[in-house]
Amino acid sequence: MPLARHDAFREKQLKLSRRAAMYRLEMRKCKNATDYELIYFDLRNLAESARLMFECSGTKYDDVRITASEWAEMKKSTPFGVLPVLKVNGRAISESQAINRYLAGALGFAGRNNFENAQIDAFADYFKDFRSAIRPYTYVAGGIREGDVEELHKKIFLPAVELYFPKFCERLKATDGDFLFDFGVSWVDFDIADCLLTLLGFDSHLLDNYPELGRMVTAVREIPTLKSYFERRPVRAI
Ligand SMILES: N[C@@H](CCC(=O)N[C@@H](CS)C(=O)NCC(=O)O)C(=O)O
Repeated sequence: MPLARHDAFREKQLKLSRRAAMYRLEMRKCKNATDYELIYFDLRNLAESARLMFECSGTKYDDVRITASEWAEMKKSTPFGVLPVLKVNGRAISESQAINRYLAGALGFAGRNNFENAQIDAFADYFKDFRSAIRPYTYVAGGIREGDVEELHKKIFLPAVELYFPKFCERLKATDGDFLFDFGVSWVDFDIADCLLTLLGFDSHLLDNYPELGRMVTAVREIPTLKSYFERRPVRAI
């Protein structure tokens, strides 16, 4: 490339990267100007992937953890009578997956286009099916209901693990990194990793035959901006 054209090209590149840096700065200001309030019980469960997105991106939020008596007062005022609810500048969003998708878009944990978002959604919905399938076991293992935990582990939990986990491992084997998709960590990695941490608390051998999922959980725990959160977050069984 002739020198003059090369210099003009370099100048244009510099201008573009300066503009990108300014854009990122503006985005960061907007992000921190937004008032986020995440309302849930004092559990990880359906709110934790939202918390992980806030923490990982360094976004300020109010982590409101309500008690059973506060809930009795509040239930009627929530859109669907359940939690979590995310308030964005005072406006409420219900349903954990809707909250996750909204925050993923706002804070940088979504795909880069509609197709990638659909791929994330597909794995998130597939994992939700797994979560529903094992619910009779998790309620008993988590102390929410009475039941024969050994029996439920054998008849409900293990068959579901054997049905669903190979699909996640296949997906993880197909990527270059530790997360489900090559484009980097997305909200579905947070959703799955945190639930697996809960389940590992019930069954420490859960991932013995699924090393790809084990690597993914470790990779999420070791994201530099999440390390201190994992150390200081309240310890809860679910
Ligand atoms: N599909 C909803 C389910 C929400 C849900 O069932 N929340 C439970 C806590 S995990 C709840 O609010 N229970 C209290 C009640 O039903 O009064 C979601 O994903 O957000």
